Amino acid sequence: MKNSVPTATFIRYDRGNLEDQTLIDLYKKMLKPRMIEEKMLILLRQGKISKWFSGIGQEAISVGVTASLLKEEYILPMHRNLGVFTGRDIPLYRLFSQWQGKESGFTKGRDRSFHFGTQEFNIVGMISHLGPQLGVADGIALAHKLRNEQNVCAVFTGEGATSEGDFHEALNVASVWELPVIFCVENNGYGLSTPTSEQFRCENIADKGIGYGMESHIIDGNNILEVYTKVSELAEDIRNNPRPVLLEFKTFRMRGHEEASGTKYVPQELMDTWALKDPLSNYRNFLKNEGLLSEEEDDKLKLLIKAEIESHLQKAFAEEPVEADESRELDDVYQSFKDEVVEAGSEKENIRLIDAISQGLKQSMERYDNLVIMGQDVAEYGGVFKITEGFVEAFGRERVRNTPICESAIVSASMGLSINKCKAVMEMQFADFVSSGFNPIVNYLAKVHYRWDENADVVIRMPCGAGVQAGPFHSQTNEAWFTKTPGLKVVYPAFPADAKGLLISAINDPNPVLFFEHKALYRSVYGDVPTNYYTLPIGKASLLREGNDITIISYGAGVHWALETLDNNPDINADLIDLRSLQPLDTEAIYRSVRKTGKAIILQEDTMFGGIASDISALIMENCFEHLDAAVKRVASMDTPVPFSKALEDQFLPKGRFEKELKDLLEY
Ligand SMILES: Cc1ncc(C[n+]2csc(CCOP(=O)(O)OP(=O)(O)O)c2C)c(N)n1
Repeated sequence: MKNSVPTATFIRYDRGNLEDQTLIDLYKKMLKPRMIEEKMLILLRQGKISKWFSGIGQEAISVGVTASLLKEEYILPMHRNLGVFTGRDIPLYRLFSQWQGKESGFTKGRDRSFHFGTQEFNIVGMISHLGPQLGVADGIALAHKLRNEQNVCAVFTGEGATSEGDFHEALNVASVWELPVIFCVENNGYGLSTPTSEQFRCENIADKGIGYGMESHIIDGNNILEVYTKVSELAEDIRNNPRPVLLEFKTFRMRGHEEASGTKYVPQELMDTWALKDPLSNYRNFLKNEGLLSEEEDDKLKLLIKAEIESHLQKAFAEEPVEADESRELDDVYQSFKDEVVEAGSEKENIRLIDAISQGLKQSMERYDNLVIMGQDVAEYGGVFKITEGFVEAFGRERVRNTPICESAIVSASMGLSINKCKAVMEMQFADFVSSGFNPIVNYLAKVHYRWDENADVVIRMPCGAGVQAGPFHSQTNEAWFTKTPGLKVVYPAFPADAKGLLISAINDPNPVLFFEHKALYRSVYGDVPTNYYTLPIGKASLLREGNDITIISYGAGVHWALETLDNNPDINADLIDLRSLQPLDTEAIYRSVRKTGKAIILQEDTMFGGIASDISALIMENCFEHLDAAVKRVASMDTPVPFSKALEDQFLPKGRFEKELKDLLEY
């Protein structure tokens, strides 16, 4: 051995019972991401890659955690966890292509850096918003637990993101549901420029475990043997005794938040102290002192890794940039899906909208044993509208789950269930509360298929609407928040038979569906509903009345207001279109009718500005202009919050204005 002089180590290593080969392997696993990063820093300076979040100095955590888990167990890394990706042996050219936005990456050039997942390697990457990742881990772990699989799931976060509500929500849910999740917090001292003292006031993040009733540990994140030994032991234990564990890895961020932002705000003493504790050089010295690694062997390893990096880089560089193809982009927003058509049977019963929804849900639960319902008070209590009454008796508490009050974590957990081969229906207690789960819906569920081809097989049920004197926070119809977000489907039935068939189809559909159910219609609207399990196509409107003079377009409660108006005015000859789905929108049904009648009026319960009526109006102008005899008319609620008192609410809603607007347009 060239170097027989003991070399200083500033970390105390305890190899316990670990075999020599394991010790060497852990070194190789840390060396590789370090060398890749060093190369990336050069490429960054040469302008060959766009942005880099360095994990230099934190490798022991990614590497140690990944080495402790089974290949089939999911890991959810963040932006400094290159060691997770290399630890799962992803061919390097695929990572390089990903970072260059090329086809052999994981997102067809659509998302950058570590923002991707891959089922092939059981890795679920982050979205920029950091926190939702934690709730997704809950869902993945829940799926394992429901199938009685002895698997854990590990999820990473920085200490900065522990200030997000998502952290609290996800840990709380995991604890209440005893989910096998290892929450790995990398406390590296800074979140961008913000030191921990400005992020939280407890001494250790691990102390927060007490508040969640959760076991927690502090681990030296720079000591690969401590990380590996501790996490391996815990993972094995959790597989047999499912529960969440919070781990705080103490470490330090040795470079800027990302390369361009520098480290000026970090005191030099801190940098110097932590530089001495570098996880790689200390471990190398330890191995050398133990006689397990010679200088020659080390050099050889480095040469091998260097050659691997270079050859894979050549391959990635040689790859052509992705070509822009409009139809491919549009096609990938949704998972293409042809619903199996199940015809409605002839046996029918006259039931309320609410009963029809309950039936559709129940028959779907019978059909899919991997379907899970989650929501506040949905179990024994049956939900505030009693739609899931009796479900616990029929399907058990595992599949009909009461949730804590944490919409964001439950939306994220729904996403995790979908990633791990389940289907999820989440009940928002009131559609208004979706704002507390907005982020994962519009940023995770909506974008996941486009980004990395993953399904979000999730239906979110949205009891919505006014006319019930429930004030600003229990009356909104907020479909427009979602119709403008590519990747979501939005369904809004007005009749019991439509609601049942469409809900069944929404559950069949692997894409995320927001399913709006008008509260005022729940118990007031009856209809003949086929008793069997049947589907109805999402994206198809229904023509309720036919006439040649004008086209009325509406959905939800508006359909019933329009029907009432037509019943009161039998001389009006109108096509009445019930859209039923808002996204996708049945534009053909609209154009066909407007080209026939030459006049169109759109009635929506939503407030006027920015509602879907505006888009429908624009579409008609653009596609039917030459057939129009008058400007398209929108009739909508006032642009105010929804008021409580009856007189105010009546004034707010468009119902009272519709008849006059309709007649004015007819007379134009
Ligand atoms: C919701 C949200 N707010 C702010 C940001 C901007 N941002 C990205 S990373 C980051 C710091 C994260 O710090 P920490 O969680 O400690 O992880 P670290 O970068 O230190 O590894 C910030 C503020 C973001 N991506 N998402």
